[in-house]
Amino acid sequence: MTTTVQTFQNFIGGKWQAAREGRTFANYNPATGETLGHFPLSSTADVDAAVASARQAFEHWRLVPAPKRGEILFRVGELLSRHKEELARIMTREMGKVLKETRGDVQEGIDMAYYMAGEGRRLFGYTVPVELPNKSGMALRDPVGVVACITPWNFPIAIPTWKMFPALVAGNTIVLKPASDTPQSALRLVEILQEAGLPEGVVNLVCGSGQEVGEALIHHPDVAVISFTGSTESGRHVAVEAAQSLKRVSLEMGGKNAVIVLDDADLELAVEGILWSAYGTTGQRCTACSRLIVQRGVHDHLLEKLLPRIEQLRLGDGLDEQVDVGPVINASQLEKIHAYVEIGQGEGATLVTGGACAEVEGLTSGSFYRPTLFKDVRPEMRIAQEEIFGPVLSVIAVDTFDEAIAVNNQTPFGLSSAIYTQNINNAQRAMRDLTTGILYINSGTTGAEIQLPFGGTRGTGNGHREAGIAGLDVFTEWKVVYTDYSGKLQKAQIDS
Ligand code: UN1
Repeated sequence: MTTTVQTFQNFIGGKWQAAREGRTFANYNPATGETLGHFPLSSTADVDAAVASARQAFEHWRLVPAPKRGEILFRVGELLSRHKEELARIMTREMGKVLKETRGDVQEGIDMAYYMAGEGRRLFGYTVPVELPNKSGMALRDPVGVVACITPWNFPIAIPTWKMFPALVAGNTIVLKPASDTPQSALRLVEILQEAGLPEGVVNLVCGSGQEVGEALIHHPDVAVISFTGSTESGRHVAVEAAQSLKRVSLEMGGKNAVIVLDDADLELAVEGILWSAYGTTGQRCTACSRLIVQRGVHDHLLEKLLPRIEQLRLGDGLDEQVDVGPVINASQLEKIHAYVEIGQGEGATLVTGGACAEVEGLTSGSFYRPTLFKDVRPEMRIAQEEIFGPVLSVIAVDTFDEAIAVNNQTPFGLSSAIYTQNINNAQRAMRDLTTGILYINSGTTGAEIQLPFGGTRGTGNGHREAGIAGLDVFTEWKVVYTDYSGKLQKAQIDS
């Protein structure tokens, strides 16, 4: 029996269409090696067409009342809920993470749809008293224009929705460039947006490489905002290039997130949080826990509890509900993970478990990596400073809480941190002194909710936040309106 592999298309101006130069690329299931489809390998010409379509649609979409835009997003939420299982399965097949996590990924999209649907009836600006009599002042949110969303493979539905839904409710139009490892999830999401009643041209999708499609978006004069999630290296490049044209750029990049376990912690609870945050999604989250900072009083005891649990994690195809940890996204990522393990050994860290590929019967050889734990890690080692983006956890022993705070804060990143303590004073101090954008008290480093700002300090981003009300700032321009109804010339700041 031969099964035909489907060919997918870009979505531009309300029409599905092949890349203008006719080129395609194949995408594969990282667990099984199965070919999942052929996707357009687009060029600048496709980007030009998509941006032109978004630019044209902007003139109409910005005038649609925001509550109506919100209603469409509400329908998107309903459709995503109806298709949750289907989307989760598409995502597990192309990305590898286990079904319970891909369902969670879709759920974040559903949550964001409903949340931003509500924003259609808020989009709060504000009024304040002004200095002069018979005069008013208010600040309003205007849409910015065409937004380019450049999204990664690790959250193939959630991250595009975090960018697109706030942008859409605010009246912007979109060109989405999904990661080449997970185009099908994005295609299905765009189909659902159309089904919900989004007008032609408001959302466009262009598949292809970062070098071609990403680059064309960054340089296009009609792209007003670039919202990028991905590696620090690529994000820095986006910022530098886009600076030429003074585009607004929102960057969401890496993390080197730590769980701190103090002597007074509930260790059972800590073990659960560490396992979930370090090895869930095969460690391929920007919020993943990759450092464990442990006070010496509980160091050995914690590792005794943690080690067997790590070794019991079941690797396999994410479609199997019994599996805990899916494959690594692709061969180059796996090579990078293993290279870091070798670096860690070279630096003198002790490899406690893992550190090698795992073979899973019947599945692609060389696509699984054993959950890995290093101890005797010093804070300045590369494995404790650089983002690995894989199932590798480095344990750093500290004497005091002060030392734990210093170690936590001394990396190039600042996304998420977590502390396990049963002492209210320590928790309170952690709130003040840990310098990440997100902090969890008595829970792991992952699991941010969409109604609160998401993002980090230092090299994690460039000062913007996604999600929550703060997420709207990236996609809106403040416009201030003064109305003088005195009927005469009144001069602010001038003594009469
Ligand atoms: C990411 O890894 O890029 O907080 C996003 C979390 C998820 C989102 C992670 N809600 O772990």
